Amino acid sequence: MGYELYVITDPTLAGGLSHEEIARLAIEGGADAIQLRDKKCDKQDLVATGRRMRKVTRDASVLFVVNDWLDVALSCGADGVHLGQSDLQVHEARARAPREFIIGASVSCAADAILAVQQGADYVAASPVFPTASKPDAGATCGIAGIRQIKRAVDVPVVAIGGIGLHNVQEVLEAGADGIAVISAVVAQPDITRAAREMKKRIVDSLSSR
Ligand code: TZP
Ligand code: MG
Repeated sequence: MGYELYVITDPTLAGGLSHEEIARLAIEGGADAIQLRDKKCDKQDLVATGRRMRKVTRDASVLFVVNDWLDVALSCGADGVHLGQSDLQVHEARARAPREFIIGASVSCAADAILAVQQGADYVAASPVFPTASKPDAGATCGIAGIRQIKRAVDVPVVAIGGIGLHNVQEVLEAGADGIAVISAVVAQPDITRAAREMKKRIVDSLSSR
C-alpha cells in the first residue's frame, strides 16, 4: 500500500456523490490511498461514513486515512489519521494509537517535517504546494523548492498537496515527492474514475522517468 495517488474525498465538490461513492470511483481509477475529509459532518456521522469507507477500501486493499480526528479514525478501523498543524499533536496521537497505526502530518517547511517525524509521523504532506481554492485557509505555499527541502530533511514518504493537477504532477515528483494528494483534480471532475486513471498514469510515468 502506497501514497502515489492519494485522493481526498470532498462531497461538496463532487456534485452530490457520497464519500464512499467518491472512494469507489477513485479506487477504480487506481487511487492508492483514500482520505475521508469532511469539515461539516458531526463525529457520529463521520464514524458511520468511515466504517462504510473502510469496507470499500479494505476490499480493494487501499490505504484508508481519516482527516483531523484520531478517535474517529480508530473507531472506524482506518489505517491511519492525518493531522494538520492545529489538530492533535503528532506525539499525542502516537502515544494513543496502536504501533502499526499510520500518522500523517501536514507540514509547510523542513523544520515542521523534522519535528513531525521526531514525534512519530509515518509520512508528511508538503502543504500547500500551490494556491488552491479547495482550502482557502491553507496558508503560505511551499512551492517546488519547499518539496525539495522537505524531502531532503526527512526519511519518511513525502506526499505533495495543494493545487496539483495533470499539468504540474511531473515537476512535483521530480522535486522528490513520493505521492500526490488531490481533491479537485479527481473529485471535482465529471468522471472521477477517468480523472483518477489519467492522474495515476501521469504519476507512474513521471516516477519511472525520474
Ligand atoms: N490541505 C492542503 S491544500 C488542501 C488540503 C486539504 C486542498 C487540496 O485540494 P486541491 O483541490 O487538490 O488543491
Ligand atoms: Mg486538520
